Amino acid sequence: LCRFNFRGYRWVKAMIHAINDINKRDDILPNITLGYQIYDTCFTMSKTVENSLAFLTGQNETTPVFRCSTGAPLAAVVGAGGSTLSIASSRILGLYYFPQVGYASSSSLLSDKYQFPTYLRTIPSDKVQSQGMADLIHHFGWRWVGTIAADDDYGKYGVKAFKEAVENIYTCIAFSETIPKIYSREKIKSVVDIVKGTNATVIVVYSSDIDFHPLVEELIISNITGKTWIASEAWVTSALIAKPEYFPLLGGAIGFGIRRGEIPGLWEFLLDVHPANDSNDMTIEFWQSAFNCTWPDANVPYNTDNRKNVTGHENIVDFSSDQLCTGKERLEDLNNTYLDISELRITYNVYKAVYAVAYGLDQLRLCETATGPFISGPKCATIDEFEPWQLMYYMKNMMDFRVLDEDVKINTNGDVYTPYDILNWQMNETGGINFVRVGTFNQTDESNKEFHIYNDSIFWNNPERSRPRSA
Ligand code: TCR
Repeated sequence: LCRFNFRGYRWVKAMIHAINDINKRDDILPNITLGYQIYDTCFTMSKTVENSLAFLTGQNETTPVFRCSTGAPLAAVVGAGGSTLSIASSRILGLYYFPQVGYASSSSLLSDKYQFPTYLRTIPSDKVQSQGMADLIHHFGWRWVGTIAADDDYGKYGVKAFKEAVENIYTCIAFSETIPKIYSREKIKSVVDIVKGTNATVIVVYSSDIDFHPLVEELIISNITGKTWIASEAWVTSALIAKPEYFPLLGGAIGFGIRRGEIPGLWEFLLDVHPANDSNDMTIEFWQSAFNCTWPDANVPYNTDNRKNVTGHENIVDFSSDQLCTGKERLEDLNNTYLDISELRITYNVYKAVYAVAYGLDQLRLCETATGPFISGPKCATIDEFEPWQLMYYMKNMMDFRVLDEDVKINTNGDVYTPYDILNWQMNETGGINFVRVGTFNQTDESNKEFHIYNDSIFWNNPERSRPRSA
């Protein structure tokens, strides 16, 4: 079931916050106001493709207009979330040479500029993370590891890169399983049986939290313990997975987290949300889901699960409640990931992605006719009249900019190198889970990498409390 995604909504707010911050500055894009349109991919392929087309065409037309309804040019797409969805939209956007900046899609496939000429990102390719995982395995001398991948471009290519990275060290793959995209208890149980039967104590899981969750539930039912789980970045700090009741299974997990950032003013901006001030679908849906009530003026069935099931039938589940919202519900009482700003990793990438677009536009604005790059006419594009490929020219060539205290460099493959924290799941005094930083992995280009681990601070989830062997 697909309920309102509070973490995703935090990303949306971070995007708007970045736009507001940029609009307030007078050193980038002075006198120019950036706007935005937000589309919900609902974590599905069909919605993603549909929305990409709707965005480009301005809803009803069949040919792209590259203009907002105000006549201002559309600049770029920020997103989608998952790799499979970014790939789908990128194939369409790429046709028109339309810039796209991702913040979470990390599949190595997206580095291929023949296939995805206009895709850039603020998250490193999983090639980097997979290398880090291989270094970790090597460091602890584990001989046999199992792998589990989500059945998408993230899981499959992540595991593929991992296998390539361990190929030349003394490590073998004990098993390689995938988690189905469409829920199938049978398939999940067969993965559980394999985990039960294996001698490997170390298991790498490349998956989003949403896809991994049903398998976790099933592993808990089977009382599996004594494994060391190697977490990919998508689930390592996920509130859906990092729950105390899963600690017997997943405690001691070691995973890779994207560098964290602080975003000034974000907290206040997150609290500044109310359907009475901001009566768009998404705010209303947020409010209804957060407080389990129905907003009085809502004239669309909110809180629905729009995902199509296997047979293609619309799978609508109405979550709206009989209780009306009063508007006096208190955000402070909310206990969900929306207001959790303790681990701003992807959220920080979202902020950076918006900045990438702004800096690209700023470069375009600063073009001087005498030295401009374009052949015909005045050699420059103008900020209120440019073609997608003209902005793309700047986004491909000059992506080196500062965001808050960080220097962001996007290379010609559209990729960045940012350091990872190696995180270990430990239980705190109150029974919650802490993500303790036990190491770092920093790859700065294709050939330079640094791996550090602080062995003593790792919690191992086995009776001996010591580094397991995986013979
Ligand atoms: N790359 C995943 C999606 C993803 C994600 C996340 C989703 C990543 N990290 C955190 C939710 C939360 C990393 C992909 O599909 O490429």
